[in-house]
Amino acid sequence: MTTAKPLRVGMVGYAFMGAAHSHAWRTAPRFFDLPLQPQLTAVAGRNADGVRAAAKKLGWESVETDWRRLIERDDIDLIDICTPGDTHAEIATAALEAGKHVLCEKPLANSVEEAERMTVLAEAAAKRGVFAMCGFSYRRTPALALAKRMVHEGRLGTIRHVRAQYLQDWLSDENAPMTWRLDKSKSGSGSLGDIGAHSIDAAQWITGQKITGVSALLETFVPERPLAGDLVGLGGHGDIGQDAPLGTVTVDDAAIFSARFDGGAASAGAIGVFEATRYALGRKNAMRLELNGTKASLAFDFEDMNALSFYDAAESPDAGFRRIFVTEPEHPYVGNWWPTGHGLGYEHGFTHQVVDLVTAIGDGRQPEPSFADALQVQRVLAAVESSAANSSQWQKV
Ligand code: SOE
Repeated sequence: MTTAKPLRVGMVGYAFMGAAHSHAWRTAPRFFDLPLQPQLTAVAGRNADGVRAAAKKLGWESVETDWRRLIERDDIDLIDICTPGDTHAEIATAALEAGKHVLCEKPLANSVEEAERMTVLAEAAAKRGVFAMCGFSYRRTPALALAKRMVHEGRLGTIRHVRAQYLQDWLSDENAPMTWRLDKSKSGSGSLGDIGAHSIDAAQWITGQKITGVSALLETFVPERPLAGDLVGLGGHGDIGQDAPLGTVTVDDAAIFSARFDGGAASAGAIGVFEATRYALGRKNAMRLELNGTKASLAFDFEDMNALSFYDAAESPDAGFRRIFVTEPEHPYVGNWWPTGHGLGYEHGFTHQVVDLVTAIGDGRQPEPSFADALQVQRVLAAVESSAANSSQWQKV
């Protein structure tokens, strides 16, 4: 039985991300040695019956119907924000001011202004030993963490191209109902911030380079959708009558943009092409990244998430891309799980996120990605929207 000091968590929200985070808080201490012992102390949600059912299903000790009670409780050390983006700033601000650590789902906020305020508060709190992290969980997919290691070791040489796509298809059916993800006042943006943000953060983190400018195009294919009472899943169909009233979609359905990177520690900056859409019929969660360097290339597709394709120009030209099966003990995170070849899943990225967050807090150092890292993503999102609103004109970040 661990003697580690408890880290008592209060989570706000209990839908898809709430379920993924709950799994991570429960599982992390069972597969990794942590300096603090996470406890699922309380979950908050507005609907009393719903949050009680969620607490029972997801393993939370108590419930609140107002997130502010989590802030007031002195038996909670960390607030985990798993709600739509329009609530992130208010909850994170209250938590940091109350001296509670914060894990905030991505994107950090619904505007650069909110993200800037949150970053200032987080940097001040860090000086008091109170830390905040933003949940760009794909950094903790072993294959992408390995890609970061390979770029850092110089295996690719100077990066010339970044090619990032995040392809889903849950809105391909024009009768799929409205959801908060399609309401700008709740989500901040559509596919751009919901899934494009992951590509932006992963590309910057893995290359070590920041995006300095973009030229963009946004599209909304289906401007109105049926309002449904009970949604099932992301874009699932609740009980929608044929004459269901229509709601207005106020966000992008798809985003494409070109980008210039700053080169980081390298000499020349890479150039990039990004795409995020929910209409790539047949693509379910294809978060893809390809980097072309002067010495080698690598390619990743989340739909084959335990593998990394690697082409090394130093090998015989006809060697082609080879498949690195990222399940060896020396690969990031993998050694704590199963023997080689058994593979991991989507949920493991969230567990690794908890491992790195709890370890950083235990060590008294800033976890990554910080709110400042997430603010840089927010700035790119805003530049994309600004460029798209101005005839795709080049927009500095
Ligand atoms: C929906 O597009 C979504 O759930 C995103 O919101 C998540 O961040 C991503 O991990 C999976 O797809």
